[in-house]
Amino acid sequence: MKLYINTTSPFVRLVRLAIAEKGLAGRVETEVVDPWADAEPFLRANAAARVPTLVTDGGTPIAEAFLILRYLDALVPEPSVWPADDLERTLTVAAPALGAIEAATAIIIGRKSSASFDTDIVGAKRHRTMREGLRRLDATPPRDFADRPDIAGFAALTAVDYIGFRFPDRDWLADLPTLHAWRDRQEGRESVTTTQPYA
Ligand SMILES: N[C@@H](CCC(=O)N[C@@H](CS)C(=O)NCC(=O)O)C(=O)O
Repeated sequence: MKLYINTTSPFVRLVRLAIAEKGLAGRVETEVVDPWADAEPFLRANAAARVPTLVTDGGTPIAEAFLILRYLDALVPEPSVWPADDLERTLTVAAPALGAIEAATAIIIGRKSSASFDTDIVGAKRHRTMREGLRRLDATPPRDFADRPDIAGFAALTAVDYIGFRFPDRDWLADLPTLHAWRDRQEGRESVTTTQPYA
């Protein structure tokens, strides 16, 4: 399989965490692309020209992080990204983390169009979503990866690290001790260290 990635995308990280935790790393070749360069064959594989984009061993392109995660779960069911025996809790914990990820990327992309994006009505709401999402993760954290690596943990880790990486002007975890401790406990795990975002 081939996975088109960049080194910063939180959506790519969600997929790469699942690949690592499912033991699929050896079966996935990654190719770094600039999603704004419209290069072939990446553009052919994804009409939206966004990362992540997977091309299966059979040559089928699959775009969108959640669809790729669904495919990976079918390929290697355990550990499941969406554990059936604890689905409600997993999804409700994942939701604010995914909202925070969406908000953070909306701000980064919004800045390409408007220098005042952060402070306009949309940007201000996205900033609140990041703050509030992390606060809710602090109140209700996911399971540790060592216990069960699922979408809640993938999303929380990705949100914390991506927001810290893109918005380094403040210490986002300073007043969130439970989430801070949770993040510290995930450090050193191979899936976590090998998927860290960098510019
Ligand atoms: N809904 C998509 C979002 C993917 C996405 O926004 N990727 C960004 C990088 S974080 C991208 O490729 N941006 C290029 C663009 O917006 O054209 C998914 O879940 O995969």
